[in-house]
Amino acid sequence: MTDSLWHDSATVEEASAVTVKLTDSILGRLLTSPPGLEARVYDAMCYSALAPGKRLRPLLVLASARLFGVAERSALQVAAAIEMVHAYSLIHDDLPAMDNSDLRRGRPTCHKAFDEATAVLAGDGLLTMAFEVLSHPDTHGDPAVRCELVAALAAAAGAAGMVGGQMIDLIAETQTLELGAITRLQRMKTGALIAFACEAGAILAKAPHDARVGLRGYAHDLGLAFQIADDLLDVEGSAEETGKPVGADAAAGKATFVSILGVERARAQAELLINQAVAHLDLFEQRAELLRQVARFVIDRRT
Ligand code: GRG
Repeated sequence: MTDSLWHDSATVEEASAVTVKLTDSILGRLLTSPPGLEARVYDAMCYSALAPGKRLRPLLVLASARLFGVAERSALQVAAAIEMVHAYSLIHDDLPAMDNSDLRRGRPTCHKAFDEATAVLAGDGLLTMAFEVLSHPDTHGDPAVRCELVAALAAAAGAAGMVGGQMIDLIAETQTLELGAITRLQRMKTGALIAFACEAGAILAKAPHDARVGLRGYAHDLGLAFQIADDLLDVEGSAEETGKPVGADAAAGKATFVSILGVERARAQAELLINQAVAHLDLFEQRAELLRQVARFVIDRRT
């Protein structure tokens, strides 16, 4: 990767600010509206994908790509693709048929700002465009690498990953799940996409097996710690901080890590997972410092 992204000793705050700027710039370019009547769906896609968010998944893609010196342009294509899938999942999750939420990223949700049918289409448009972006030659010169990225993102986002996790989450509204089942649901719902973000750099670089195993281990623990932090924010955070309604899980009577373990044990579990995540990065030595910082950021965050 070129030096233009961030310097070697950049803090997570600096790298995150650069990530937001570059990801939003490529998303804005990829989502440019055509002149026809279909411009409305592009407007809705832009509205949600460019709304202020942490861009955590793009940051993980860029940081993992940098470990291997992957070209900036390739990494940014993947960063844009994963943020499109993430934005689609938030749009559909907020629909009346799912969480029925009015607020996301501090703004009215997509179906409130547009309408339900447009929100469904905006999600569909973002999901499908993500794969168009991954399969574009700008993403990588080698078609086998592009194909591996497409297969990995499809597996992470689909019924064996995020969609399957969301299905179990809906079932959890009417059925009490125990800790093991909740762990599996969260690994699928949020962990799978986070794992793809962490592995993307290794795929782009055709990295050796041990590097992939290290990143996979890091992602596995990071994803779960991220979800516990999200559950803690749902209990302890405010709508001003998170940009979305809080207390939703408790109101729906849904079992979460926090409802089962309690606040203190849940926080201790998240700390343990972050320490484990960081230990998986040892083989990368100093080069993984940013990923280590991201791990801390994930559980210290207030948004
Ligand atoms: C509808 C197929 C489908 C899936 C939805 C990810 C998801 C599955 C729903 C989102 C609901 C939710 C609040 C999950 C908790 C973890 C999570 C994904 C939080 C939002 O991600 P952040 O914190 O958001 O990275 P920003 O806005 O910063 O990008």
